[in-house]
Amino acid sequence: MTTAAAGRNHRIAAVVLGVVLGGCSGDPVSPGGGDAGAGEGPGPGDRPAADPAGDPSGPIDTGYDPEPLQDSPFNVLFDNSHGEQAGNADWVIDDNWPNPSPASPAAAESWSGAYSSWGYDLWHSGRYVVKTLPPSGRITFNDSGNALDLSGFDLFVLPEPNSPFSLAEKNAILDFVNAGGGLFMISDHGDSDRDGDGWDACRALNDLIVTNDRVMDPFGIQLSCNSFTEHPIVNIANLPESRVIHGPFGNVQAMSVYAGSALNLTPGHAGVRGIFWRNSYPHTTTNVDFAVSKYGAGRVAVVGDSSPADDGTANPGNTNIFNGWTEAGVTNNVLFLNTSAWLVRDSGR
Ligand SMILES: [Ca+2]
Ligand SMILES: [Ca+2]
Ligand SMILES: [Ca+2]
Ligand SMILES: [Ca+2]
Repeated sequence: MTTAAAGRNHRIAAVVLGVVLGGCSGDPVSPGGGDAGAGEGPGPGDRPAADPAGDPSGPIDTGYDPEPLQDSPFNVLFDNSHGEQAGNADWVIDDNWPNPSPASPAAAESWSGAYSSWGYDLWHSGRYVVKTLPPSGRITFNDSGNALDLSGFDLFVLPEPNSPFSLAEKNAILDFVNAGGGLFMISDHGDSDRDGDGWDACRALNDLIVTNDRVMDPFGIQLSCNSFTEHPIVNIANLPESRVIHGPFGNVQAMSVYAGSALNLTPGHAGVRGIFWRNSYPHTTTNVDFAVSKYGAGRVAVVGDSSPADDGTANPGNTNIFNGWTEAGVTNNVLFLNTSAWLVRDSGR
């Protein structure tokens, strides 16, 4: 079985499981495998109210986001030093690094990667400089010998890292966030080791969170490493002040997950906020799809699936990809862009 076929089977199996659990919309995967395809899910008019728990009063945070915003430019580093292109993954913004090429793309497809739309949309806003940490790159903080040291960046994105982080790397990442950096951690479903080294993103990210020299569970978010598919997911937090939900790139209404992991939130952690939960689940610490948190002076976002940011066009050899970025009926692109902006406190200027 090819790796791509294995990935497809994961996806279909997850859909079946979701139906059994009753937490899935139940619409079938189309024969073409276009499980992120336009027109497959219910239209916007079919959505239930944003808060199916029927609790319009809360939880409302009025003091969470209003910290001083910052004007651009913002420097963003996408990691490709931990197998982000392993197997049928292609979670890069371009095939050139550290700087994407061409330097002034005409469209998202001018860059080559399944995350090129994310990189392009940030760049196109005029407020972001986007780079890639090459496969040979080093993750450091305050190492003047590293041209791509995290001290030169406002946001570090980990797009489904498929190999473990060294202790030095884990400490560097946490020190970067503690000092004010933004960290976007993207996992995939459990048992998604794409290169056979025994590590998938779930395990690698949980290892970063749990086993380091700084603090155990610094963000109050861990991956459950299960697998489910659900779309559209409309069970969103009631946070009218949140610039993740209402940010400079628009309003978030719904997201999708295609074979992704849920998140578990740590009860009592002061910094953590759920943004999306699986449909029909209460706004508690489990069955979370998307969450944000704070650690020291920095900010963190965690999502259990790499698929919603997939733009459906990738480097040659990657055919098992689907457009989640601008998928009909959800707002994955706005969610990921607003979150990028929230992580760097983007004023929109
Ligand atoms: Ca290129
Ligand atoms: Ca791996
Ligand atoms: Ca996935
Ligand atoms: Ca692309």
